[in-house]
Amino acid sequence: MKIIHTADNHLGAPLIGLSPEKAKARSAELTQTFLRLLRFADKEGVEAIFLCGDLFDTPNPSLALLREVTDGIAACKAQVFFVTGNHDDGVAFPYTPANFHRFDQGAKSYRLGSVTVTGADYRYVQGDCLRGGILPAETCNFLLLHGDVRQSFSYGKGEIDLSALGQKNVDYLALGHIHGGTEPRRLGGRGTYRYCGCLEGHGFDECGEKGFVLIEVADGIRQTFLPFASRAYHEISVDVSGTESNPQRIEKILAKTENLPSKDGIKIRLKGSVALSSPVHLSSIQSALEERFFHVKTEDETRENIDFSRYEKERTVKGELVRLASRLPEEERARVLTIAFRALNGEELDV
Ligand SMILES: [Mn+2]
Repeated sequence: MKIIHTADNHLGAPLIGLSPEKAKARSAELTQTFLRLLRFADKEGVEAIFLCGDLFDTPNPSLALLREVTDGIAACKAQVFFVTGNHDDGVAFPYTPANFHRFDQGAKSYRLGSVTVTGADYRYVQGDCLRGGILPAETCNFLLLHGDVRQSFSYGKGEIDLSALGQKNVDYLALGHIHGGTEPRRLGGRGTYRYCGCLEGHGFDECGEKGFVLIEVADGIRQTFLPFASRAYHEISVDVSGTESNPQRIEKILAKTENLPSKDGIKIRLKGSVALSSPVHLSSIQSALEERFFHVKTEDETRENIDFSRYEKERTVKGELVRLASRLPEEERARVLTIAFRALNGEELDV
């Protein structure tokens, strides 16, 4: 039996740092990726899909979005199991497709052949979340939850007690909440637990490959992470020491990113030291990169390669600044003086 484990889709989330047109297009794309996952499930003969919380970004998504998602689930052949997360707890679907199953408090389990599926909405995530029960020893048991795992006794809201669940015959604890995802880790004597991560990155705090976990139940459980996002986000540091102009810096960045697809998002951190006579002009670098990539963010972390100590005895504003900054730790002093000297030269600042 094939099963899909996905979570943290955050459909309907506002997208930061994009133009209104691009944000709208990307938002529609995120929904399409989820619907594409449902079609993939049918094509691959997947029998169950686990939605482990934060399917929506809020408990009140637009009716149009709710309809699109619910209709997509209804059209899918797999049985779809849903628990809420901290973002969409309490969400109401416009209707309940025959193949759509919710757990609410987690008092009930569903049986699919030799597999038992159990879960609980976010508001009931606390401790072992099984309300004192234990899963049947003879079936392959999946538990769907959204929250933070704890290795020891834990009764905080949204906290999952792994030491208790290790005694409950859980074979696979399907988790949502950590968008970066994790490798499978051991749970008690017979199980594993895993965060699948989000299906698509929503910005530069969600860099790298995103996708879902494909589970195969035969003799035991096989699990594989499959990348599925329609575009990825990358964060790249580029040392621009030795460059003498912004076109040279742009060239250096483009060379370093030449293998990345233009549909992706890139965040560039400019590093190294540059001459005071050739300041970094971040907005021109930004707009040059925007012609190449879908989403661009640039940060200037360069330093002036000047010897501040030669200003120490000067009776000038720069001299005064160098004397004042001498109390700061060395790394901080270079940063502060770089910004101050650039400001005195009337340059664009990125602080
Ligand atoms: Mn989330």
